[in-house]
Amino acid sequence: MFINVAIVSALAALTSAIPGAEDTKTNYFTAIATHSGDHRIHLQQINASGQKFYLIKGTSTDCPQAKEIDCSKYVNSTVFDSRSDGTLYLHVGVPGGQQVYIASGGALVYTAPHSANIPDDGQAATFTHTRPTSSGGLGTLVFDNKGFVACPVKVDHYYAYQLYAWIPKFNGTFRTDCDGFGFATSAYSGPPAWEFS
Ligand SMILES: *[C@@H]1O[C@H](CO)[C@@H](O)[C@H](O)[C@H]1NC(C)=O
Ligand SMILES: *[C@@H]1O[C@H](CO)[C@@H](O)[C@H](O)[C@H]1NC(C)=O
Ligand SMILES: CC(=O)N[C@H]1CO[C@H](CO)[C@@H](O)[C@@H]1O
Repeated sequence: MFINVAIVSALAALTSAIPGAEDTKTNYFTAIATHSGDHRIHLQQINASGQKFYLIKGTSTDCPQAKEIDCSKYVNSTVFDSRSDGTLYLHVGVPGGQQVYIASGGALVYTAPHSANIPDDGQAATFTHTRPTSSGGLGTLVFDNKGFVACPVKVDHYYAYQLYAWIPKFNGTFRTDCDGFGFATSAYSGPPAWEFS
C-alpha cells in the first residue's frame, strides 16, 4: 500500500490523543480508510453504528446508567480487537463481547450486545490484521486476503459511506458509486467502549 506523508501525519494526530498508542504489539486498533484518489473517503475514520460500519458517520456507543458500571472508564470511539484465529471483535466492556463479521451481501457488521448470534450465511473468520511495524506506523486489515469497499448511503440529510468486504456475493457488484479503499489501522492501548448499539 502507498503510504504518503499526509496519511502518516493524520494518523499521528489521531494516535497522539490516545495514551500509549505507540504500542505495536497490542491487538487493539482504530482504523481509517485510505484511497488517495478519492478525497471523500480518504483518511476518514471507520466508525461502528447500528450494527454496521461507516465513514463520515458518528459511532453509536452506549453506556447504561447503572450503579455497577462507571461509564467514565469507557470511551466513545470505535476500537477493534483482532484475534490470532482470524476473528475480529469490537473492543468493549459488555459481557460476552461484540463480534464483527461479514453478512451475506458483503456488509461489514457486528453482533448486538448480549447476543452472540451470527447467521449461518455470515462469515466471521479470515480477517487478517497486519500490525504496524513501527511506532506510530500503519497496519492493514483484509478479509479473505481481499480489501473493502465503501458505498454511499443517505443518512439524515447527507451521504455517509457504508463498508463492505469485497466477497464474490458482494451486494453492490452492479453499483457504480462504490469505491475500494485500504483499511489502515493504528495500534491502540486505551480503554474500551462499554457497548455499541
Ligand atoms: C467517528 O467517531 C469518532 C470517535 O471515535 C469521532 O471523533 C468522529 O467525529 C466520528 N466521525 C463522524 C463523522 O462523526
Ligand atoms: C442487497 O441490496 C438490496 C438493495 O440495496 C437490499 O434490499 C438487500 O437487503 C441487500 N441484501 C443484503 C444481504 O445485504
Ligand atoms: C462511555 C460512553 O459510551 N459514553 C457516552 C458516549 O456518548 C453517548 C451519547 O452520544 C452517551 O450516551 C454515552 O454515555
